[in-house]
Amino acid sequence: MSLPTPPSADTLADRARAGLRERHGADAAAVGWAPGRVNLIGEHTDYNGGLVLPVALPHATAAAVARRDDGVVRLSSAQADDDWTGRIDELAPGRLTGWPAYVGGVLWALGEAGLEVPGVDLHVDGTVPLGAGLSSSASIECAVAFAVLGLLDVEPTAPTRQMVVDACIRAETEMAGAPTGGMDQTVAVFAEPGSALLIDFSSHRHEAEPLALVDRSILVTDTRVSHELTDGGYASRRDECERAAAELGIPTLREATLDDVTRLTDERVARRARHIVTETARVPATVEALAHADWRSLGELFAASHASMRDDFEISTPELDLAVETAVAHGADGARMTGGGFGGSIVSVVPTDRVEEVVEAVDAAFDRAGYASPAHLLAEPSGGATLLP
Ligand code: GAF
Repeated sequence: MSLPTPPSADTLADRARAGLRERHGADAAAVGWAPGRVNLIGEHTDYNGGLVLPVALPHATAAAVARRDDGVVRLSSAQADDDWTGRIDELAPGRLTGWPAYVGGVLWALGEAGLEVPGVDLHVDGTVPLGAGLSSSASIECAVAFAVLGLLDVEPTAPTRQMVVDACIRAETEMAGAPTGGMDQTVAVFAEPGSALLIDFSSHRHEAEPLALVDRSILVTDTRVSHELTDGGYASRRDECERAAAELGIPTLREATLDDVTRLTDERVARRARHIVTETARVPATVEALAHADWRSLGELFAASHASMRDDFEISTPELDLAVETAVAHGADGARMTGGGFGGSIVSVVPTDRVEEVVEAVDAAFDRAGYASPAHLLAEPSGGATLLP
């Protein structure tokens, strides 16, 4: 079956250039591009010093930028009607809300990192579904950062890419107020085509894991239950994990064992910690299963991961649970909720010749349950952020 494919990077760049002309009357001096992501496994482990295994999506954001000499900043998005206008020297945490916080936040954070960011006209256009747990925000941030690198003629060397990741994390946590862990920005910048990115948040090292899926597809199903990382649920999980680590006297839950978890006094905090310990262990096991096309083990790992997020971390929803159950019942090797939770998407690994059956079965199950129609996309593993000519 054919699910809609997103436009190529060049087409999206042309859209962003045209938007910049239309909304600001300016010609782009540079265009940055960065992908959304779907996480295969390792959920909420990044801010616990753990392991994650995301894949960059072909769905992405392009940011077109033009320099201004008067210090004025004008921001617009093809996905929003409201433009934002201000000055480069007034960008600071607390000054922006909504989507402009992510864009203006990057201009501010790059300045904090030492770049001389001038006034700009800047327009973003993207195809990453919003509020679907597929990291539209990191895609916007990293596209903006790459556009600014292009504007300032800064080569995206490896250290510069890491500086971009750090600046985009600051934009998201300090400017947009989403206390996230860094997985999304790291994969948006460092992903390699055809691969998942294994990231270790204790050593901050990452490695591309080539995916030889052959007769398998990565299917993403957006339940259309919109999730927000700024609404408190995400922060409270992070808080509980930090409390668990503090009680155990360790820097992060990466150092915890299942024995340690049984010593925690608060039953709910212990369940949160158990999720982190078991989920971190599932990441290398999933890398092995993928490397050996061991779909049975992958299915067991995905099932355990989903159950852990549903029962121990309590971030699933009835829609996510129904999508997972239905996908597996109709031929997926494995399925689990992906991303921050409280809504958003599931990820399934499906024999390619059964994708249509899974899609139709999930649609029918949602219809019977009276839920909104889900949206599906195929995650062809894409590369990381780039500057477009
Ligand atoms: C969101 C956050 F932004 C990530 O840092 C990560 O914690 C993820 O939720 C859950 O794994 O995408």
